[in-house]
Amino acid sequence: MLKLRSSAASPFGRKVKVAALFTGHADKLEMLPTDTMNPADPLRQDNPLGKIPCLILPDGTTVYDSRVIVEYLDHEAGGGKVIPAAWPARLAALKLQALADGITDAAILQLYEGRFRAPEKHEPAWIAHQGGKVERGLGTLEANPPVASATPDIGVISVACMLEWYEFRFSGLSSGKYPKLAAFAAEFNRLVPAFAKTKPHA
Ligand SMILES: N[C@@H](CCC(=O)N[C@@H](CS)C(=O)NCC(=O)O)C(=O)O
Repeated sequence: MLKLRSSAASPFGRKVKVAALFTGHADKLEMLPTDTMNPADPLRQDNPLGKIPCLILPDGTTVYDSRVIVEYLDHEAGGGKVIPAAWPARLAALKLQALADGITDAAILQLYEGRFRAPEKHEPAWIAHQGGKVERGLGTLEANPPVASATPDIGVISVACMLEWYEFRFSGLSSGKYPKLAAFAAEFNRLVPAFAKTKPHA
């Protein structure tokens, strides 16, 4: 059995859970609810960065971050399941993953500004700097939205997880600013019904 330290809200943890559906690992993943804010949580012994997701292999080896975990799952499944084996599809999928993850990273930093600093200490220039990454990233995707698929690669999975997390935290899809991405998310849900079971929640 594999163990996954993550939380119900984590977009990166969700990426791993969705990738596991397509690499045959979904029933082999035991979830270990994790509190990144709790210094006593065993997470920090498994991942010195204190970040989720973190996978624990049967022999105790720990694997992080989400991209490396997905590489591991894909490799264990024989390769080419969610990370295309051949170029240029591989390059396109990894680049799309990097864009989606980068949007999530920037939006998380905006979130943490609110979580870790008192309102009078918020730094508008820093929030705007991260906001620029989010807006440019989403604008790039809206101009050229990915194609939803019943057998998605890691790029498509990453975008779907990023979009629903962005909706969960910032109501970013229902804002109406990104109609093509909203349509992509709806189509992804239609084609991958199990995706709904991994929806982020508090
Ligand atoms: N690049 C990492 C990002 C992971 C990440 O930022 N996780 C967040 C939760 S979604 C976290 O653990 N935050 C706690 C912290 O940064 O201390 C990955 O892909 O796994």
